[in-house]
Amino acid sequence: MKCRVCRGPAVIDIRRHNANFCGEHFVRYCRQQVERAISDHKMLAEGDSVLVAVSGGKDSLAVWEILVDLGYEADGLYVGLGIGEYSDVSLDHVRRFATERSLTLTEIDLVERYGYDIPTAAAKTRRVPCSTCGISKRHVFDQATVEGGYDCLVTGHNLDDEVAVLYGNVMRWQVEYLGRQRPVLPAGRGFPRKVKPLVKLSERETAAYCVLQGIDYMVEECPMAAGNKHLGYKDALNELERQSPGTKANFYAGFLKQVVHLFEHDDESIDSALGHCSRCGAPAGGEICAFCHLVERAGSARSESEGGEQPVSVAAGPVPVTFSGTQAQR
Ligand code: Q46
Ligand code: ZN
Ligand code: ZN
Repeated sequence: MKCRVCRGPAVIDIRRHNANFCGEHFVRYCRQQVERAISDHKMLAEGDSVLVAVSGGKDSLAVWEILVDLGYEADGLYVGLGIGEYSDVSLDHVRRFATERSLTLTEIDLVERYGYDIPTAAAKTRRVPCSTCGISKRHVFDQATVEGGYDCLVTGHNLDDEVAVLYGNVMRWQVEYLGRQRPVLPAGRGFPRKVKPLVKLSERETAAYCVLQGIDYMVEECPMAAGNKHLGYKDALNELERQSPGTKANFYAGFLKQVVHLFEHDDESIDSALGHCSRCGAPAGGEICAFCHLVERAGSARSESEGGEQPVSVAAGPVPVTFSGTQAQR
């Protein structure tokens, strides 16, 4: 197996491109895929300051490293979810990564700031953990990006993530979600711009990138992911990809090129139907948004279970929520 570029010994094969690469040229390939995603989808402008949501996993650390390497002013944001040892170890990985590279990292801990952790919130609200986690992360990411004055929020969603979500939304014809499944969501209604520069790289590729670059990422998966339907979708899609390399990338690229615009009005009609949260200004079907509702229920749940500690409300948190306009959950 020889490198497509230099004909030296290859370390990885990329079947969908019918190409093999040595370490040096694979790293270059990954960076080029990120640059192409940024330019094809007009994700970032030169000199943009970005906040990268980092979990300690391969994707978020890889995208942070690549953006810094490409010259963007990129700081990191870690949200402490309170998922036992998993959260402790993942924070260690993020801190080490940032310290070794002299990068700026902001840490926001849900227990310290809002008085709840994800396991407690899931139990109290009887939601699946990933649902409470998603509501929490979206809110904290948006808030930190806007209040930090960053031009946009970067997440480490890769090709496999995007295709699994797309597959799930198509299988259930969730048209309201299809309209907003773009690699760039523009700023508006109090939201920051959100971009996904890894959409042209698979998770196998981001893992290999980290190994080659010496990025010490958190290998263990979140223990609360068990039963997450997207894991099942990924298995099914991996089998299709194995039989026919390129299936996933074609499915996603075809959706963006030919289909997504058909659903955008569904996205807008949902947003315009929403009122505003009376506490934080986010769009909400009722008086308060899903996040404030979660804080109210889960924050008090934690203090009850721990013997009467005062719950931390959104308004009383160390960083007040100051979204100016309306916000859809996205
Ligand atoms: S961290 Fe949170 Fe994930 Fe864990 S609880 Fe689910 S959503 S699986 S990316
Ligand atoms: Zn080579
Ligand atoms: Zn709210």
